[in-house]
Amino acid sequence: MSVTRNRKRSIVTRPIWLLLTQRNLMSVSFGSLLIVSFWSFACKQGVRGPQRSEQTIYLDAKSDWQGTALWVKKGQKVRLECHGTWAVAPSNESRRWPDTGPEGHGRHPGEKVHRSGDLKKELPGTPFGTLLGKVSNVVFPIGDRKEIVAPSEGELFLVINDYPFYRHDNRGGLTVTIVPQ
Ligand SMILES: [Ca+2]
Repeated sequence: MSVTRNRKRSIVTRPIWLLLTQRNLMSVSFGSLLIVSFWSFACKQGVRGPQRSEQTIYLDAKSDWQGTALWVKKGQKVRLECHGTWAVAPSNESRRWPDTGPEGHGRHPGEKVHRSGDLKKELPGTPFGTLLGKVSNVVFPIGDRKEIVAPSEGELFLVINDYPFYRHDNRGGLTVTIVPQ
């Protein structure tokens, strides 16, 4: 009696189990197909992980090079909009280093005092506090420019121009909206 009942149950449940298994296999196959298709599309479009759309980041003045997750091609134009202020020194040195925007401290007393240290800056020949960009290790000044042209292909990085070993005493930061063209 029990064997017969089990056999009946097996006759009923086995097709359902097989159907479910087949549906699972179909789902996995369909999922794999979607992943392969997306990867193929991404490779053709040149998307390599980082995004290509507009975004806004907060760039702390104490930060090292900060990635923007924006992948640019050489010659591509990118619009920037910056808000906020920063400085390459703490507030108790604000007479030498007043708050500034992405244009940097070019006309401030601190720039003259530290003129001899120019070669130690992240980008020598460019004022302290200037907003800098980097793509594939090509470093370039951005300052208060509203639009830049990518000098190379890669992810766009941003940082304040300062002694790389002395960013820890900086203050403030900029909110930067980045719009690829
Ligand atoms: Ca500093």
